[in-house]
Amino acid sequence: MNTTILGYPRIGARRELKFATEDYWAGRGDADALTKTGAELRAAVWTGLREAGLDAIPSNTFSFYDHMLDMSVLVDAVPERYRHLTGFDRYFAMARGVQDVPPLEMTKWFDTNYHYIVPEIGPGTRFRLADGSAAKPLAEYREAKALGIETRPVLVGPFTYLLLAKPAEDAPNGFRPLDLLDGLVDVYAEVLERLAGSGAEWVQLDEPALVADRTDEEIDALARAYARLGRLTSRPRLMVATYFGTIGADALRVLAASRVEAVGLDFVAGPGNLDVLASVGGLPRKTLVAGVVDGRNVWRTDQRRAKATCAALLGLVDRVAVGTSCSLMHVPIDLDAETPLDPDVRGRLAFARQKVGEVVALGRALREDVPPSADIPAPSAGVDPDVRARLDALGDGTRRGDRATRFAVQRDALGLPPLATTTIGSFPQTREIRRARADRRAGRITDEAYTRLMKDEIARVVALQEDLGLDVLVHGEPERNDMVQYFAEQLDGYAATEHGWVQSYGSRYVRPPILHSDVARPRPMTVEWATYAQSLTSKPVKGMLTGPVTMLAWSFVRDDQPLADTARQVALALRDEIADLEAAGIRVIQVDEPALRELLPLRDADRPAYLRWAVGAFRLATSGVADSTQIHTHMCYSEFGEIIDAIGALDADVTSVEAARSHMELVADLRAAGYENGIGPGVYDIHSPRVPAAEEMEENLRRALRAVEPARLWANPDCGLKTRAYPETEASLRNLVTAARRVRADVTD
Ligand code: THG
Ligand code: ZN
Repeated sequence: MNTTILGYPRIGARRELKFATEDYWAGRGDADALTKTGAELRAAVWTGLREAGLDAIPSNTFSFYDHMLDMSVLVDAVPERYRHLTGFDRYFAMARGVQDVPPLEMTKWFDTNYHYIVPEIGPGTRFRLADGSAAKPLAEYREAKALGIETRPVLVGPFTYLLLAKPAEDAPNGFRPLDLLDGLVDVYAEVLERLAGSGAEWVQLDEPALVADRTDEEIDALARAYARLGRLTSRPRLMVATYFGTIGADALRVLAASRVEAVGLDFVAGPGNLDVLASVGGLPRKTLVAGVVDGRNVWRTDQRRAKATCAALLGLVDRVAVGTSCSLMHVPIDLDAETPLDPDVRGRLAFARQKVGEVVALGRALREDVPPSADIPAPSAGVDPDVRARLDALGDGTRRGDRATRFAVQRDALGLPPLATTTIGSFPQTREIRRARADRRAGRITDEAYTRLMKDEIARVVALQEDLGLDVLVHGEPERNDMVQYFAEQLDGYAATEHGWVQSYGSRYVRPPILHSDVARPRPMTVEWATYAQSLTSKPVKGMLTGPVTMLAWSFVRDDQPLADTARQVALALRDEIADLEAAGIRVIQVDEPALRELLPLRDADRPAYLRWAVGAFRLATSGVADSTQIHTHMCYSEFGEIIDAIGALDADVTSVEAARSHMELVADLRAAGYENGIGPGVYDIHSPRVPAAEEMEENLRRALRAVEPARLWANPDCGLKTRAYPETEASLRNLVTAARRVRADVTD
C-alpha cells in the first residue's frame, strides 16, 4: 500500500443515486433499476480510482442510504418492528419508517454535516452475519474483483459501531451497547474470514470514536476486540482508520501492541497525531496511512508540507502510505464540473477527484524522492483592510443596557402581551415560490417580476398572520432557498458551486458555499423584504438572519486563519445588517444559530475555547442595537447539556428552542442554568404534519409557566415552517393562538 483514500462519494457526479432512490420510493423504478444504478456507480468509482493511479482502492464505501445502517443490516441488528419486511423494503423502513412503524433515529456523524442512522441495541440483540456469503462487503469485493480491481473493503469498526448505537427503548437502565462487544466481534471475525476466503488482501476498519475522550473501561474493550481480530488465523491484513481528530495515546498504544498491520491517522484535523505517535514510540512493523490530504474541506493540499509530514513520520514507523484524512464523501466530486468559478478561487480548490490526484502525486514524490509535482498557488485569500481595521477597533460585544433594563424598555416599546405568539421565520414554500426562484435564476422572468411575486407572497403571509392573531409577525422568507446559501450569495468572500453536492442524509444533499476570502457585506441583504412586510402591519415584524457559527458550520471555510477570526468577519457583516434593519424601523431581529451545538469539539478540553469564540461572534453581531430593539435567537434541538451556559452567554432577549418532545423540561433546565431572558419553547413539533389540539399546547404552556414568568414566556412552534404545507400550518397556528390566549386570560386576572 503506497497511496490510498479512506472512501469516496457514492452519490454520483450527477446525483444519480438520489434520483434512482427517490424513483424507487415513488414507485417510478423497481428494485432492479435501483440495484443496477448502484452497480454502475460503484464500477465508475473503482475504475476512476484505478485510472487515476491510486494503488489501494476501497470498496463497501457505497451505500443506498447510510453506511451505519448497512452495518446494522450486516450484523442483523434489526429491531423486531422491521422484521416482517425484507430487502429494500426493510432497509428503507429502518431509515425512513413506514405506515405505523417509526424509523430508527438519525444523528450527526461526529462533527461533520453527514447524518447516520443510529443502531438500536438491547440485551436481546443477537448479532449474526445476515446473508452469509452474499453479505454486502463480500458481494462488493467480488463485484470489483470481477472488474479486475482488487479492493480493500471498508467497515465501521465494532468499537465505534457500538459507541454510536443507542440502547433500545426496552433495555434496562444502565445497559450500554458496548456491553455486547464480544458477540459483535464474533460476527466481524466471520466477515474477515469470509473476505479472506474470497481473496481480500486488506480490510479497513474505521474507528473514528478513538479521537474523542474514552474511559479506561472502553480502552480495555478496544484492546479485547482487536486482540481477538488480530489473532484470527485466516484473515486479510487489517488497517484501523481513525479520523476527525487526534487519537488518544492509550488508544494508539492498544493498536500499536495489536497485530493489526496498518493504522490510519488524520494529520489535518489531528495535528497532535505526530506527538502522540512519538510519545508511544511509533508503530514498529506497521504501515502508517498518513491522512495528509484533507477529506473534509475543498482546499488544495500544500504538497511540500504534506511531503515533509510524511518524511518526518518515516522516522517513527516502518512504512508510510499517503492517504486522505478521512473519507472523501464529505467533499463535492469534481471541480472540473464547475464552469463559472472565479479562476483565483478555482486555483485554490480540489474536490474528491482532484484530491485523489494529489494523493497519487504525493505518493510518487515520496517514492522517487522528487519534489511534489504541482505547487499550490500562493494562498492569497482576498484581504479586506477595511473589514480588518473595523474588527480590530471593535470591543467585546456587550449590549448597552443590562437584561433587566432591556426587558423593561422593550415591554414598553413593543407593547406585547404575556405569552406573546410568534413563529420561527419561514412559512411553507409553495410550488409557485420555488418556480419563481427557478425562473429568475434561469432568466425567464425579470427582477421586477420576481420582486413583485415575492412581495405578493409576503403580503399574503402577513395577512394570514394578522388573521391568525399572532403578535410578532415574520415576512415568511419566500426569497430564500437555504438559510446559509441565501446570505452566502450576497456576501463578498463566498463562492457558490453548481454541482458541488454533498450527502447530508439519505437522498438529501446540500451544496455548501465556499468561504474563501475576507467576508464583507456590499449592500443590505434582507432590509427590503422586512420593511415591505412591516409597511403592511402595525404589529412588529421580526427581521430574520443566520448567525455566524451556522454560516461557517454549513459552508466550506478557508483554513488559512482560525475559524474564530472568520466568524468575526461574518459577525461584522451581520452587525451592519442588523443596524440597517433597526434604522429601517424593524424592532425585533432574530439571529438563528441552529448549528451552535454542531461545531462543538469532540474532546472536552477543546470545548471552552470554541464556546468562547462562538458566543463572542454572536454577541459581536447582535450587540450594536438600542435597548429597545429585541434580539431573538433560535436553535433546533433539545440536547443542550454541554452548551446550556453558552445559550445564556449569547444574551439574546428571547431564545426559542425545540422543547415539545422533552415536555418543556428544557425551560426549567435553562432557568436552573441561570438563563433569565425570554424563552420560546416550541409548543408543537413541526417535523410532522400532525395538527396538535389547542389543549395540548395549552398544557405545554402551563407546564412551562412552572419555570418562567408569563411576561418572559413566548408561544411558538419548534422550528421554521418551510417544509410544511399550508393546511396543517394554518390549523396548528390557529390552535397555538387559542392556547396562548386561554393561558394568558388566566395569568392576567
Ligand atoms: N442548510 C445547509 N446545511 C444544513 C442544513 C440546511 N445542514 C444540516 C441540516 N440543515 C441538513 N438538513 C437537510 C435538510 C434538507 C435537505 C438537505 C439537508 C434537502 N436538500 C435538497 C435535496 O437534496 O433534494 C436540495 C436542496 C437545495 O436545492 O439546495 O432537502 O438547512 N446548508
Ligand atoms: Zn429550527
